[in-house]
Formats: sequence, structure tokens, C-alpha cells
Amino acid sequence: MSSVPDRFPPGFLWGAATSAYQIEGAVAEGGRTPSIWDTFCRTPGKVSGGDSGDVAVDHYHRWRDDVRLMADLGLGAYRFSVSWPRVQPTGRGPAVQRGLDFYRALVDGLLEQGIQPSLTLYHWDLPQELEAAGGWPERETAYRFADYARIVADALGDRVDMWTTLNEPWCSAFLGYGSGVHAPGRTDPVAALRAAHHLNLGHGLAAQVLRSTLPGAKVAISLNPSAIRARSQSPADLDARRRIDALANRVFTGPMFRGAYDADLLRDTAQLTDWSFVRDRDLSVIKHPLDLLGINYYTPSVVSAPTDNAPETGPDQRGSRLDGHGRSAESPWPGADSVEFHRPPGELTTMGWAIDPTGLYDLLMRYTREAPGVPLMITENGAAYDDKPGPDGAVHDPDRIRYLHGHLSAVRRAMRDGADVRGYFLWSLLDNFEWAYGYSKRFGAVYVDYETQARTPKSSARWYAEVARTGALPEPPDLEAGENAT
Ligand code: IFM
Repeated sequence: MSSVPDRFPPGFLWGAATSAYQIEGAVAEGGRTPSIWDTFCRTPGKVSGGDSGDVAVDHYHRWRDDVRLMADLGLGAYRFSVSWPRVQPTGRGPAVQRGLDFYRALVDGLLEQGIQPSLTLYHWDLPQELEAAGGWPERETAYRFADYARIVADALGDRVDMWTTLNEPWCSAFLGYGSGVHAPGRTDPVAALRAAHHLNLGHGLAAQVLRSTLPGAKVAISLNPSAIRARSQSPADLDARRRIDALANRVFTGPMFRGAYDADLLRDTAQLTDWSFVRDRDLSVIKHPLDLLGINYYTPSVVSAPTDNAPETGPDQRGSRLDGHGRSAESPWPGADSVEFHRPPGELTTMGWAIDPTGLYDLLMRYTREAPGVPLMITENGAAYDDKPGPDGAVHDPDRIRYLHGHLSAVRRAMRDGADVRGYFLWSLLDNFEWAYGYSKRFGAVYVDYETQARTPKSSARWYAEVARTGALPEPPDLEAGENAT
């Protein structure tokens, strides 16, 4: 059955996203030194298959081909991150020009093709030396981040208008220092809370630097807010939702939008810390006006108070206590570690994440209310599937098309209901290194043969190119009718 295509407004930005450690490789070239992810990958048992970003998809050497690929797909924008240890190896002191030259050339290549660069300063690759000095739990790291922001702004500010300070600080703080399933792999609940605050502070300081150095730039942060559902409307389950909301969402949006950590968050964590690491002026620095709020969304969470039965979790419910091998890990929820996570209804992607576009709709409407006047951008959305080339060499991924169709429809619905959404970045342009899962999960619209590094656009890439070209949402293929998207 066909219906009238749903159209996005002209000027809506269509892009794809990646991050430095997940695609660049060349970890020891051009003066780059190790980040916490290089170290983590070398720690036995931390990353599935013993994989690492050493080579990744070799984007450092193949970026010209990748830019051509983006141009072929008609993308209007490309979101990438700068590797901090590539441009300021120890996290202190002068910049390495070869590192900056790589990004200058990449950005120039994008601009030549009419693709708007969207630059993220931090997508989890802290220079190892800064972790050795204490990492994000230490205040000093926030100041080092602001210095690094100045280096990148000075080098690329004449070419890049869209700047994001941090990507998903929840993961850096709570998976990096709480559950330990991400680098640097620490399992200290107080360190996780301290890290959350110092990431907030780093964001605020870097936003100030960007604002003063680049008056015309758009300054953003990309959060991965959780769309949290209580398993029932019982007071205990609603309280479980409140607790997780405080730690997943409001620990960032409280200081950013309201200039305060909410009282319930401080109360829930009072046995762990008195939050005396928050200093007088910090909150006004963090409450820096944003030009855009980036939302990364994949799946919702369903929570309850502790039950007698073990929760019915999938291989990995986001935020639960499983690592990249499906083994149990420490809790990433300081002060709320008894909350149980349940498998949400709906089909699962190969991450074990339930597909539910209403979570994206709910988040867009929530931040429309909570951050009035701040335009929204979907800075990540996508799905992992076990994609393989068929006998003809083509890679058909109708499940991903249906996932994208469902989520883009939710974006349109939110826009019709008043959300000011300016664009959408598909995660990810290319199959890549999926952190603790190594190369076992493929999120790309473009298939990468990891032996040869050959790139093959999947059928979802062609479908998405058509969406970007027309601004309309064609119906996804009907699997039951045996239709294949091409
Ligand atoms: O691959 C990651 C990305 O680095 C951050 N957001 C979620 C993606 C999928 O897990």
C-alpha cells in the first residue's frame, strides 16, 4: 500500500556521523599518542575479540574516498570528531600541526563537495596522560579540555560553523568510571559522579572558548538522554524511573538548562558524596546558552523497583549491567543500583536494543518543553544488524531501512507537534569499531570489508540518499512481500 510521502522542510540537514577512534586507525602516526581507548583495548578481556581501533576502517588514509562516498550519497553534512591525542598528544601544551593538518584537509575536502562539517571535540578518546593524572574525576581535566578546544577552534574555526563540545558525556562518566565497560574501565561510583560534573564543567568552559573565539559558530552538546518508562505505575516503579532519570538525564540537563543539580539527585547520592567538588561559579559556567541541542537516540529503557525475579534483560539493555561480552559488570547507576532494567517490548537489533521510535518522539517533545528556544538536532540514530554481502556482492539491509523509516517518521511527528528539529545524522556512515563490542556490530549505512577495507553502500545508504535528495520518506520495503530495497 502506498501513501503520500511525508516531507521534511527545505533546509533540513541530512547527514551521517562517525567518531575518530571508531574509524581513523593510524593510532601511532602523525605524532598521535595513546588515548584511554588504546590502553583499554590492550587490557585483556575488555574488548570483544581483543579488537582495537589500531586500524579501524583506515579512514586516516582513505578519507578522500570516504568524502567522495558521502558526495555520491548526496549528504548535506558530516559529523566527525577530532582525536584529542592526535592534535595535542599529552593533553597539555602545544598542538601538533600534522594532526591539525589532517582535519584541515578533511574539512576542506568536505567543503569542496558542498558537505557541511559538524565537528565534535570529544568522543571519548581522552589522552592517556590525562587519565594518568586522574582523568575526568579531576577538575583539572575540564581546564585541559578548554585549552584543547581553543587549539582546535583556532585551527579550524575559519572552516567549521557547527561545533559540539562533548558526545554522550553519560557514557564517559558512568560507563567509563562506574560500570567500567568503557575506557578507562574504572568502577568507582564516586569517580563517576565527579566525572559527570567535570564533563559538565569542561563543556561549559569549552563553550565559552568557542563563543569568544568564533562569534559566528553554532555551539552544541550531544547528549544520549534516556527515554525511560516505568514498568508499572506503582509508586515504587515510578520512583525507580525518577532515580534513573536523575542519573541518565538531569545530571546533565539540570546544570545546563536550570543552573542546578536537582535536589533528588543530590539526595539519592548523599551516601556516596556531598558534591563538594562543585564550586561556586561552576554552575553558571555550565549554564552556557546552547545554539543547538544534539540528541542521540537508539532505544528506550524500562525500569522497576527491585523484584523477586531476575529481570528479563536482552543481551544488552542500554545502561544495564552487562559488558560487551554479555557478562555482568558493576552498576553504572551510583545510588540507584538496585533499580532493575527490563527488556522493552518490540523487536531487537543485534545490539539487543528494542526498536521503539516513540522514545525519540518523547525525548524531542520533552526537550522542546525543557529547553524552549533551543533548536534540536538528531546527532545520532541508527541500528546494528548482521549485514553480509549477498552472492551478487550487494548488501541488502531492509531491517535498517525500516528502523530509519520508523525513527524519521517519529521526528516528523514531533516537528508537526512543535519540536524545532533542524537535522538528522545517521549513525553511522561506515561500519566501524563498536567500543567494547569490537567489530562484531555493524552500524554502517556503508558496509566495510575489514580484510580489504572495501566500502559497499548498503541498500539503506541508497534509501537514505533518496530521503536526503527529496526530503520525503518513501515506504520501507515490505519484507513479507519479499521486496528488496535497492
Ligand atoms: O557507536 C556508538 C557511538 O560512538 C556513540 N553513540 C552510540 C553508538 C552506538 O552504540
